Amino acid sequence: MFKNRKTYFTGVEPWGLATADLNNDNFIDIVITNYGSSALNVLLNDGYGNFNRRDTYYIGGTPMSVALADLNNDTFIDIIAANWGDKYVYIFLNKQNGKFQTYQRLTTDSSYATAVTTGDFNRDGKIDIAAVTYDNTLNVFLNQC
Ligand SMILES: [Ca+2]
Ligand SMILES: [Ca+2]
Ligand SMILES: [Ca+2]
Repeated sequence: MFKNRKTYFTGVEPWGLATADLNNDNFIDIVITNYGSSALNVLLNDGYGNFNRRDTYYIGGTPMSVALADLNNDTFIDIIAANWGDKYVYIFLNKQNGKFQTYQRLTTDSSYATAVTTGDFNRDGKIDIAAVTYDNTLNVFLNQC
């Protein structure tokens, strides 16, 4: 079913990954969290299933989990990352070209945010965020934007 393996280098100690079309060219791209190098990698698809271009965004700490969703309804997918190294969930907004800028960090009730996901939990058309922590809690953030 699968043929050839292609190998790409990541940052140090990659932990999480997620896929979505980040630059609206209809080709699915990949985002990786790197536990060891405190950074995210964005790998844009060249249109042939190759991921040779890698952008790095420093996040600090030890990012583990990543989710992808359009948080500000501009049709461009944004990045949400949970950071084991501190208590925050980080939001990177898409600059509408597959490049990202730090926008906001959400404070959890724990010192260790471990995993994150998204969904419109109150059906108001704005994507919300849910995160779990190492202290046995689930944190839900309803989108106000
Ligand atoms: Ca793409
Ligand atoms: Ca967006
Ligand atoms: Ca919502």
